Amino acid sequence: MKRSAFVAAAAAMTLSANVFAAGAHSGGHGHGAAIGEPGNASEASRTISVEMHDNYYEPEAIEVQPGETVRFVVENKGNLVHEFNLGTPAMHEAHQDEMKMMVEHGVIQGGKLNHDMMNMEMDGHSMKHDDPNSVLLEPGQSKEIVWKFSEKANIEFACNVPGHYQAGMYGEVKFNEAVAEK
Ligand SMILES: [Cu+2]
Repeated sequence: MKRSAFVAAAAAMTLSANVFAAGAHSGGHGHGAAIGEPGNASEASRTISVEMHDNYYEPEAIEVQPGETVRFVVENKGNLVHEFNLGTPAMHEAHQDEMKMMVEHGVIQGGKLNHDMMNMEMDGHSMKHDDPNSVLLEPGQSKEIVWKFSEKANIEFACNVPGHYQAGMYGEVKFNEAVAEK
């Protein structure tokens, strides 16, 4: 239905993604990079609202302080299933393989999630999507993540539904060190 608008948006995002990708993907931290940990809502210094569209985020980037706990309220305003996942580019790349499997097994079907199948194991892989650094939402759904960032790291928020990251559905977490509390 909204196909033409979606294609136009995806094309536009690909353009800006190409410009952005040159800088964002040069580093590539390995495993175990400190992206932080789940935080307590009571310790959150502020709330950041994140809208997910087909296929981009609003805002396109966020700024945090090292050690800051942030409450994210994520809402899917698109027509497709989208993810908000905090991780390094390498983590996102690895997670994209898992999400590809979820699509191949019919767990993710365009604008719908098969919740029954998410509780099953397939080919020895859990189809659950319950990592604390990530939410996976159907259109119209909204969820919260409270996250405590640690030191400066190469972190992006990204959607790893197949094709979405490639279409530009990721943004940079910028660390504002100048005003960091010691
Ligand atoms: Cu997406």
